[in-house]
Amino acid sequence: MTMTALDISPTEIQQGKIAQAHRDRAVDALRTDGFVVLNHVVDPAHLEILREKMLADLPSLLSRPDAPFNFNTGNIQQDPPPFPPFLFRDVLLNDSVAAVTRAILGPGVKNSFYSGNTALPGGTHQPVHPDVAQLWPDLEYPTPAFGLVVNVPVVDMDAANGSTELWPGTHRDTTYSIDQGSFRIPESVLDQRRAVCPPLQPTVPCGSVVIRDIRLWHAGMPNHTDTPRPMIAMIHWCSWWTNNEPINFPKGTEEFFTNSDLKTNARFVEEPIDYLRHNQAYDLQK
Ligand SMILES: O=C(O)CCC(=O)C(=O)O
Repeated sequence: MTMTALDISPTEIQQGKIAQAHRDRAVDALRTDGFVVLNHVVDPAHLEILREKMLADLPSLLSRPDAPFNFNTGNIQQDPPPFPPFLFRDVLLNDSVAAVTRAILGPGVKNSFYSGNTALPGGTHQPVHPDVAQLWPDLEYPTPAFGLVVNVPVVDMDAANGSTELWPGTHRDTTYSIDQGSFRIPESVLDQRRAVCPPLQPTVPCGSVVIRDIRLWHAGMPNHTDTPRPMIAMIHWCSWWTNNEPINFPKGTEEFFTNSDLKTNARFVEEPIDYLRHNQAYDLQK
């Protein structure tokens, strides 16, 4: 299969309106493959600011005795700083991304997550997993999407520095449902799926965004370079999905989140936000 990566034009960005043909292709790719890449939608200058800060934050995050590794010590959960001057509309309220996620999830689509994954040099292959499996067991047909993960790498990302492994079409597989608890896909199942459609690691230039169906099987991958690969992660949900903690932002930033079709499930707090202690380790393999 060929991955769908759409070149969004400067005019579309300036007008804050993605062309309908682009939106339709993105929707089609998300429904068929379970993911799409939108190129040139985030200002590289914003990503440079985020990259510098996230790389500077990393030693402090890693020094936690309970550092929030994901599955193994090669992948760490790293929130970007959730306060000015690090809040950017083209990251948190990106018009092109919001047009695509709204087309799939409907009016009232909302972001309920602002975190990230950093692939550390020399890491290992995570177990392949969906972030959320099908909502019901034994479905005859998969439901439409209910959640979309929006990944914004803050560096160029490819197989060398651990671009996420994606398994096209697996968001439509109905074998696993949330009631089963554990979401690791067994090797025997992966072998069968590989014969139908093998996984890929997309090459994603800095400034691009990867949107994927939250049910898609995927894995964090080894970073073969000597530089960490930070990648911001948000999750857009349909309006009726209420199962999430709000994201903490400082009081005084309320205005930033207005005037967008994308809602943000935000809580505006007075106290300093300890964003580097926010996450816990997940399923650590010793
Ligand atoms: O860092 C990545 O590329 C993906 C990480 C991931 O999928 C996870 O930790 O669940």
